[in-house]
Amino acid sequence: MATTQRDVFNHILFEISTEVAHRVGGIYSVIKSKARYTTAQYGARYTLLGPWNKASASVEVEQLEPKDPALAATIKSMNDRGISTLYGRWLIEGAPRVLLFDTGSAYRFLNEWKADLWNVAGIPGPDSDHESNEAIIFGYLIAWFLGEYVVHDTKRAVIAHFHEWLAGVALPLCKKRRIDVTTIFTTHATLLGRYLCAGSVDFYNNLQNFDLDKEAGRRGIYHRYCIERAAAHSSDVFTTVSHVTAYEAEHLLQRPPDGVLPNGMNVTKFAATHEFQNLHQQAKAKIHDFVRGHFYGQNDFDPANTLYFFTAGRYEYRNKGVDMYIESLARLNHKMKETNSNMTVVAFIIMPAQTSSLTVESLKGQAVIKSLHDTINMISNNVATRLFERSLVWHEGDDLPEDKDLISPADKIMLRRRLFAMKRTALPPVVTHNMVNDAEDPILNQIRRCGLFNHPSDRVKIVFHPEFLNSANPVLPLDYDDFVRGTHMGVFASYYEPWGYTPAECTVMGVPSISTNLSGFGCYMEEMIQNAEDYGIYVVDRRMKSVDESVNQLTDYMFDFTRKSRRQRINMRNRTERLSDILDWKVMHEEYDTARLLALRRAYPGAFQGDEVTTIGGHKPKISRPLSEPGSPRDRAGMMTPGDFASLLEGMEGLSTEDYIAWKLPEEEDPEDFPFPLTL
Ligand code: G6P
Ligand code: 1S3
Repeated sequence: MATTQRDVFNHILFEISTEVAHRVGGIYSVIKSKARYTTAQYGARYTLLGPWNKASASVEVEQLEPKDPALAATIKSMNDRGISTLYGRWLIEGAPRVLLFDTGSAYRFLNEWKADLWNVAGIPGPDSDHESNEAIIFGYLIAWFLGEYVVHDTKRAVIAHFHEWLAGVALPLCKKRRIDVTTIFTTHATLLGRYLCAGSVDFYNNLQNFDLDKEAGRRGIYHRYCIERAAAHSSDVFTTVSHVTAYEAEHLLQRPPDGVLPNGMNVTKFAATHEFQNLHQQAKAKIHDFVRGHFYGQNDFDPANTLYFFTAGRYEYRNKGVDMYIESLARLNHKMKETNSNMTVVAFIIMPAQTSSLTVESLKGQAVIKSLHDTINMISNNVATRLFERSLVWHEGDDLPEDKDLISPADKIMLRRRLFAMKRTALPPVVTHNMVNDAEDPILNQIRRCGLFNHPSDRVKIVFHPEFLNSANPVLPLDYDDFVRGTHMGVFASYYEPWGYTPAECTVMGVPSISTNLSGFGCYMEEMIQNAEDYGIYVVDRRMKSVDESVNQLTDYMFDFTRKSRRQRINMRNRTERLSDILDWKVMHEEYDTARLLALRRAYPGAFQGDEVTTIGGHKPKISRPLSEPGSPRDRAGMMTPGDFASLLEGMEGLSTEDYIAWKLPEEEDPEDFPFPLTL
């Protein structure tokens, strides 16, 4: 709770994360894609704070002199005490200001700060955990910064919005030191949730029953868990990215979140739908090229009747549902064979694992097909030249040149050599790289267990590409976005997925996807869209069904998709792409506004009495409903916005577990009943 009255209208916003100007995972995507909106709203009053990662900052950040006197004074004071910082513009859309702290310049304080953390918050800091040491140093630097900043700027309210436990150490410190800021903590997962799900526990049915300290201790993450839990409890407003994770956080962190801030995206809309359809066709042609090389010698399936499915993400075998994906592909293979399907599915798995190099076989496949292609080009040039020359000397009454005379014996030998080079005795490989741990790799073992070995009779072929994609790759030379565009469907059968950007990315590119109702994205889309399947949003039930039933449901979704005509697939892509609006930050950003407003109201309740404050953050707070129409709104009075189900608005003073478990649509409420007026 803040102690003085500050100007909430012109408040300052700091957003704190370890992924500022440094790509690690999903949080980087969140803050980077959101920056355009937050900067438009706040301008110079918005600064992102993060650790200074020199390699990435050198290409992502342009150094600037701070203009805000309070900021300049605070930075100077910290620099004078030996803390190195980089202040500048992050060179992304919106070009937000960033202040990065060199944690290395503060290690001399580590032991002192660890002792302090133990004394003020009872959080231990074992020496062996470098990541936690970094989190502690970073947390103390942020608390130091905020503490000084509010001394230099005594007029304006300050919101400090923290993402994830790694940035959370400052939260208990702000609380303990009574720093005059209001705080928001957004967790993008819970540590314990991720660890427990990756094991073999029945996580969702036992959420209430875990002995939290013991489970964290058994996994060697007790100190990290303490940081996360302290952050959740010390923040003025606690949020997470989905209702699934809100439910999880309520039990594992023992504080029900105040609301949910779903992740948005920067959506690029094309003027006409054929533009993105054409992109699909172009990108698909590149995937065809790869497939021709990978399956050389056994290219007995027709590209026109081939569908590309994929799953992608960090290598979390069970959490990302790769186990279920492969099992369902095996059942799909069986069904397609049984029904004599004329379709072939090539199912990709794009997940980085430890590898030593691309396999010789993968490289050879591409080389063999390239040579064949080059030779055929050469032969066709020769044929064209000969045909032209013979045509020049043609006279009336002569026969037309015979085909057989056009290909010379030398051309035939060359072609024969290329065709012989395509002979292979082994089956096309399931993996493109040499794996460091081939025999124990869970994905490979599941493929072996299910017997998906790319046999010519198989209607489902597998390609495991254990490296993120990039256009410089000699085997599959495509950037991830282009690859996604070229596929027909993304399959993300996650068991643990707080939000899940991968299916959201598919949606905005007009690619149908399958997710689950254990993923934030899946639940969100199910809530927002009626008949989601018609829009290419398939959601597998992994909550109320047995594993076997869920696998069958996933198989059926994929099988039904293989039976669609090209026309139906094109229509479905058009409908999928229309949903992008509901994932756009333009809409999602509303929830961030609401969270900030709630944080200000909690810290400065006095500022919200009477009419003196009319706007927050430089514009009228857009807390109105309805905002905009999603692709297919549920049939209800009024239209939906992200906040329409169990959000900050309705749960200001504490959400009940039921909000998350049932996530029913709330009854339409009388605006008068909102915890605060829609227009201040
Ligand atoms: C896009 C292109 C069409 C093409 C189609 C193939 O819609 O604009 O020209 O026929 O993709 O769709 P498919 O689902 O078979 O890849
Ligand atoms: C987390 O990243 P992850 O893949 O470890 O945060 C992402 C951004 O909020 C979220 O999309 C994802 O589900 C979480 O799991």
